[in-house]
Amino acid sequence: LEPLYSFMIRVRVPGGVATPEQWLRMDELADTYANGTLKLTTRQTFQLHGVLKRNLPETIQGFNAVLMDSIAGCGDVNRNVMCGVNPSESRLHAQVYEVSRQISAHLTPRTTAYWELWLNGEQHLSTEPAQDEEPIYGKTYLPRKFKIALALPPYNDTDIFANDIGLIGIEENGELVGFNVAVGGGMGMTFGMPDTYPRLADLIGFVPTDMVVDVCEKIVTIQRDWGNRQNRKFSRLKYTIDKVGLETFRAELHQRLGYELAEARPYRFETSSDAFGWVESPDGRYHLTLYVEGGRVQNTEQVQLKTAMREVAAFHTGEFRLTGNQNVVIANIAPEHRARIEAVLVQYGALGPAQQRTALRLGSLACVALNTCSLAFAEAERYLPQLLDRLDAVIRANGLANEGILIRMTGCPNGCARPYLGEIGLVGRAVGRYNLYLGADHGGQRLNKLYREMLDEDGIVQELRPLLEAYAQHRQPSERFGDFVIRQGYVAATTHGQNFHA
Ligand code: SRM
Ligand code: SF4
Repeated sequence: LEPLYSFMIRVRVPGGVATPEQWLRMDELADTYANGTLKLTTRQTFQLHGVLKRNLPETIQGFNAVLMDSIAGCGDVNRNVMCGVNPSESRLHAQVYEVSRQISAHLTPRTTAYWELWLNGEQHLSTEPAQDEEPIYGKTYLPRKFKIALALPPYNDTDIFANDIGLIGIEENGELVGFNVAVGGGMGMTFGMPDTYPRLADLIGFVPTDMVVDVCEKIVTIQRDWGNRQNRKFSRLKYTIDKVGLETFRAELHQRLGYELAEARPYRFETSSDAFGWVESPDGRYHLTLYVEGGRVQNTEQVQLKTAMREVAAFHTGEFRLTGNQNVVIANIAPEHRARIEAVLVQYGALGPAQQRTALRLGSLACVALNTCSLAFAEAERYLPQLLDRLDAVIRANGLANEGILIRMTGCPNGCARPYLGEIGLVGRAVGRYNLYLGADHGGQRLNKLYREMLDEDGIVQELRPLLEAYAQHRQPSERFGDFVIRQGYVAATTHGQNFHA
């Protein structure tokens, strides 16, 4: 007798955009074959947890029927390409999203095996034709996972600097003209191995929109050829770049491209959080960004979010944008649907006065961790809300309820909720014990630094309370918490991944 194996399936959603039909199908599959919940991830994909081995084919065929697949959800290839949700500018979002789709299509493995294994060889049309040869990855694929994200300032809601390639959309006179290119970001590290470290991507230049796919391809090929294939701990692009030096890397890129990148253009990121609530875009359509605790779409006693979203998806004519912060934007709402959508969400407790949350909670991120992640040392998704109840009390007592402070928790140092970009980062060391990191920039442009180790819940609250009180009393106008703790000398600024542990 075989044990009753169960699986997590990650469904690729390029740019995080899903149609109502796709949402409805994922909702149905979650109930039929998974644990009855839908997980929205920090890379804008759907995850289903608890799918029994015998139900894998039906589940995969189920989302295939609405043109979704799980190719490159995992593996040593380019993963889900992220795209900022930008609720306020529909037209520009459409342009950036189109680029993210092109990059995704170009770098998705061509493997025929996926289709043969799960779908009797029948491929759906939204992917590039499968073939026996991998034109970019070759026979050995990449040394390690590879990640690309796009964002449109002032929102860095995809945390582009945490990616192997980060692309910053540059707009001139209302048009997307191209992208600044950053390379070598990544979050993962291993406790006790200081030569592993989180690192932010370095800016290397600007590329016009029509050449960006080519630039991504050439960067991928350098990593394919130069990346470390001996030790997976050091095989991400960030280590390849630090080994050879940024200038050598850039020169190789220029040579493979046959042209040089232009100088990076000015841009300004203000936040890596989502912009919650209703927004009307210039085309008269509405967009609603909804907070999803831990990215878990489910029904609880207080909030029946899963039912509410299903009812909305049944008549909504726009799309759903999964955000890089595990939230969802009900996007491109027809004016005549706005009141109806609001009524459904209020009816199920997903919107309204009872949902008033502190900005700390709205900006929080937690990875899955226990009980489904086998790499977790500690809780994250299931525990952060409880910790936030205690921190919220401190926040409210100090008049900070509307101050956006990024708090991020993971169950291990791999960094799935990008904790080293949290103004408050909590990384699990053991059950109930966390390392506390402070001092990241609110716009995702500076890593944090270790402040205290192995704290339990009381320890976390005791450490943060005086800092939050001091912040309330002594901050300068518009000063962010991450900047404040550095100015006050609680931690030194991390200027590069290589001095993260210093
Ligand atoms: Fe992650 C591995 C969950 C985003 C860095 N990640 C895992 C696995 C698959 C555990 C495993 O290998 O057995 C986790 C599955 C848990 C579960 O039960 O579902 C897992 N990662 C997640 C998700 C679901 C977290 C979430 O709560 O949203 C995110 C899914 C992303 C997606 O949709 O594709 C997720 N993981 C990230 C991110 C954030 C990002 O990409 O912006 C990172 C940091 C960025 C980076 O890659 O550097 C991240 N995950 C890792 C790593 C460390 C990689 C490294 O370079 O060291 C691992 C472990 C590994 O690869 O060896 C890992
Ligand atoms: Fe699992 Fe660690 Fe990723 Fe959390 S950070 S999901 S515990 S691998």
